[in-house]
Amino acid sequence: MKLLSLLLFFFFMVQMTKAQSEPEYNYDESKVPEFKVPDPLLTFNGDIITSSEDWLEKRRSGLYTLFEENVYGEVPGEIDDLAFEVIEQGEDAINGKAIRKQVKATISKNNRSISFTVLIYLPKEKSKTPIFLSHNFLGNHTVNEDPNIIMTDAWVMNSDKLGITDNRPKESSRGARSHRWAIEKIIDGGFGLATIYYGEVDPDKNDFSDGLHSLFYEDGQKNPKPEEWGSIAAWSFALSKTLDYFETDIDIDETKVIAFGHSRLGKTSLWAGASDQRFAGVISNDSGCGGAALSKRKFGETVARINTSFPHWFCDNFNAYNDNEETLPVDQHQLLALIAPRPLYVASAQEDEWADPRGEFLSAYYATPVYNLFGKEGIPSNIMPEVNQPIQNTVAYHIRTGKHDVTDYDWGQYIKWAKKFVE
Ligand code: GTR
Repeated sequence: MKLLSLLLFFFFMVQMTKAQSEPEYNYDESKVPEFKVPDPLLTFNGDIITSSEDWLEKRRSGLYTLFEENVYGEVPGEIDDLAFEVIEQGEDAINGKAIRKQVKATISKNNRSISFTVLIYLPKEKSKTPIFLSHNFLGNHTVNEDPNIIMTDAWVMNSDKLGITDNRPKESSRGARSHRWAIEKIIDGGFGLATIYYGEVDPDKNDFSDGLHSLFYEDGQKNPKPEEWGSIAAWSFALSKTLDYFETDIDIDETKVIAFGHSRLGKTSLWAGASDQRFAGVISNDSGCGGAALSKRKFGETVARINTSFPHWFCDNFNAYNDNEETLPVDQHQLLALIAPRPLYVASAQEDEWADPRGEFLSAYYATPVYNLFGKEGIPSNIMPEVNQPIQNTVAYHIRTGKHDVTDYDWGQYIKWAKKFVE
C-alpha cells in the first residue's frame, strides 16, 4: 500500500513538472480569448475613414509607422550604392521553355557591402514578363535540378533530410526543394520567377554581426537599436532592391511584380508589399504568426513563442507584446490593409494549425473594408470556405488539404488569380 502511494506520488510529480516545462499552445477554438479587432478605418483622432483618398492621406502612413516601430523595425537610413551584374545567362532552360539569368546584386554602405544572386527564369517567347519574386530557404540550387544554377557559398541551415551538418551547401541538394517551385507551370502560365537565397541577405540565425544589418552600423555598434529592423525587414528590403533591378531589365515588366513567400518568407513578402508600393501584388503562403495570422487570437504560435524561438526576426520592441498581445496597437489584418488596393492572396493549409488558418482567413476578412474603399472586392463573409474551395477576388484566400508547404495546387491557384488580377 505504501509502495503504491509512493508510486502515485511520483507519477503526480512527473506530470506536474511536465506541465510546467512544456508551455501549452492553444488549438481549441473555444479557448480563443475575446479580443477587440483594431478597426483599420478608425484614425488615432477617432475619425472614421470613408474614402480611399482619406485612407491614403490620413491613415495609411500612421499605421505603417506603428508596424515599423513595434513589429518589424525601421530601416536605419539609406544605402550608398546598389549595383547589378548579369553573371550568367542561358537560352534553353526548363525543358527548352525558358531563358535563365543570374544577376549579382551588391548593396554597399559605409565602405562595406553584401551581395546576393537573383536566379531568374522567363518564358522564351515573351517580352516584358510579369514575374513572381520570392526568397528561398536553402539556396537557389535547391529550387530546380538545373545544373547551371550557381550554388551559394553562404551559411545554410543544417538539415537532416539534406545531410547538411556543417552549415555548408551540398552539391547533392540540387533540386531538393523543386516540389515547392512549380517553375514549368509558372512559365506555361506566362509568368517569370525570380528567387534569392535569403541567407545571402542575412543568415537566419540570432547573430547580427553579419548580413545586411552590419552595413548600417555606426562605429562600435553590434546590434540594431530596439526600434530598428530584424531579419524579416532585411529580407524584405532585398526584395525591394531586386525590384530596382527589374526596372533596368527590358525582359521584365517591373509594374507587374508579385512578392511571394512561404512561412517566414511569407511574413517577408507581406512586409515587402506593405513597405514598397511598387509591388503589384503579394502572396502569403502559410505565413502564420507575424505574417497573415491575427496575433490577438493566440492560437498556435504566439508572439512570445516566436520572439523566443526566433529573437532576430522582429525588432526588439516586439518583445513588449510577449504574453501581452492585448496591448499591441495593431493586428495583422492591418498589415494586409497596407497592401490595398493591390491584389493580395492569403493561403493556409488544413494541417498547419501552428500557423492558425482561421486567424489567417479572418485577417483577410478584416482587411476587406479598406479594399472596399477602393472599389475592390475582398473576402465577403467571415465564414471560412471549405478546403480546396478558393475565394478569388482582389483579396483571395484558400485553405487546401495537407501540411505546411507549397504545393502545385497552391501555384495553380496563384497563377489563375494573378492572370486575372495582376497580368
Ligand atoms: C516555424 C515558425 C513559423 C514559421 C516556420 C517557417 O518554426 O514557428 O513562424 O515561420 O518556422 O518559416 O518554416
